[in-house]
Amino acid sequence: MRIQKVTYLILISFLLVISSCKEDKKVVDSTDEQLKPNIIIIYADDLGYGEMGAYGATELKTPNLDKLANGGMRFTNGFASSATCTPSRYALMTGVYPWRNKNAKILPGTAPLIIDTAQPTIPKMLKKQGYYTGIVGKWHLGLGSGNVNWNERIAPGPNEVGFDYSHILAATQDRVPTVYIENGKVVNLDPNDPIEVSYEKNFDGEPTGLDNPELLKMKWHHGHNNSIVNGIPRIGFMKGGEAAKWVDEDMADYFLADAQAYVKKHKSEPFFLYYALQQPHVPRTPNARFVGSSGMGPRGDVIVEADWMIGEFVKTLEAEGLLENTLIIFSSDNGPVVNDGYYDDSEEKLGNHTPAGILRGGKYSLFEAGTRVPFFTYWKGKINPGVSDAMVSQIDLFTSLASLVGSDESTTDSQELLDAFLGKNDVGRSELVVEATSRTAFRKGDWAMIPPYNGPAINKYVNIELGNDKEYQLYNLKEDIEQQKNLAQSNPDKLQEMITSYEKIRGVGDEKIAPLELK
Ligand code: NG6
Ligand code: CA
Repeated sequence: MRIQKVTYLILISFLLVISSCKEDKKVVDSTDEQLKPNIIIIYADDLGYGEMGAYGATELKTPNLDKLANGGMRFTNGFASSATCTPSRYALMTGVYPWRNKNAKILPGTAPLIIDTAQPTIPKMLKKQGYYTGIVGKWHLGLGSGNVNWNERIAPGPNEVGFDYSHILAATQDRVPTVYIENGKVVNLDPNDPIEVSYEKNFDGEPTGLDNPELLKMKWHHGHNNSIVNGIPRIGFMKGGEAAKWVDEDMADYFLADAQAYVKKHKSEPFFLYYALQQPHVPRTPNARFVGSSGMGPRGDVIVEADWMIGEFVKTLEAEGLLENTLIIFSSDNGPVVNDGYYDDSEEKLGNHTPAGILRGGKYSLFEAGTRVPFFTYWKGKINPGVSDAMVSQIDLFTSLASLVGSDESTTDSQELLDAFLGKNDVGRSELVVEATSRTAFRKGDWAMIPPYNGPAINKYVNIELGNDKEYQLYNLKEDIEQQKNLAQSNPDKLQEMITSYEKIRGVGDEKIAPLELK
């Protein structure tokens, strides 16, 4: 009897220990969840600093973006790494300045992958921390290793640099091949109608924008006069793949549906999603539901469309109960351009809308509007709503996200600014090199310095001031955010200080650029 009682007591205490372990486990699990929130980067293509209500736009309505921006931490001094797409995306993914990689330039659709498969990337780093990783949308970092056969599995690509799942468009909406690629395979490819792509010459008998204007529903303004797909002339030549070609007007819905399916499928594990929108890059092709929605022509309409897509996407996160455990980061790959090569009424119907806000320049420019872009973080219940003037760059996300998820990975160029991104302080970086079409400029504190460059002051086709001048330019952005007063002559000490700091990072002359450093 006595022995039985003792056994009984031992059994009870054993059970208690087990259940308290379970309790402990539970606590650990929930802490883990906090350490490893889902992470979503939503990345617009060519969206300017002045393009959202939250950033002062009055003519264009972006209620869904504004709700997130105003409910999270909105950065006034947030930067893309470059004033064009490929270099910015390269830096975002790798945390390495794009000017360290000579291939990080606007790529044709046939370019090989420019990220070394041995190179650390955000998705690789997150994978090591137990994340499922995916990309939906625009890639534009090259595919394959030269001479891609589009009719076989295309590799290396996103799946070889850290993404478990990829569903992409290869380059840009205006470049061939105009097909979706899922995990390296062209979607809906008919093997009897193989795809051929060339950026050198047309395929016999195929119509082009140059020779067949009668087939066009959108006319080209400059460039964009090669193969015609869906009545729109593109950059590059393509043959075959008829069944696989995308319908531009359905693209936003197509990627939204995939992004929604992705989060639903992976909601029970920590996931990372890079949702790379194609708007408002050319050709601007709003779905019929959005035609006329902005009163500003297709350019405004696709911004309204993108805003709606983001609203729907956030509704899905909410319905799945994911908002409290998901960090959303929103930004754009470069500044705005109005006419980027098609007659699409964007200039005629712009009205009082100012895509760059008060900033000077735009896409392709070393002036502020080239790289200073909308940038905000949102995490329901974790990030207190606010506005931050901290200088942050997309290049800093690599190390900052590593820090968030408990990884000690970092790169030389990517700074750990997690507290700034989470709104816990407003300490950003003190210096930043920005890039625009293979030229670079420098930001330090309130000052911007642009070294002398030959080349036109204005790109007449797109009507944007590029920042080229034979003399050094120096601006005090605190007093002159519009960059109207060049202080290089009147403040030689400041200029020298800027040049010295800049050259320390950038090197002197092209041959001295610090090479890519892998850790
Ligand atoms: C330019 C294209 C422009 C756009 C850009 C890339 C011409 C004349 N212009 O070369 O339309 O496609 O490349 O944009 O072809 S980005 O946002 O992907 O960098
Ligand atoms: Ca872009």
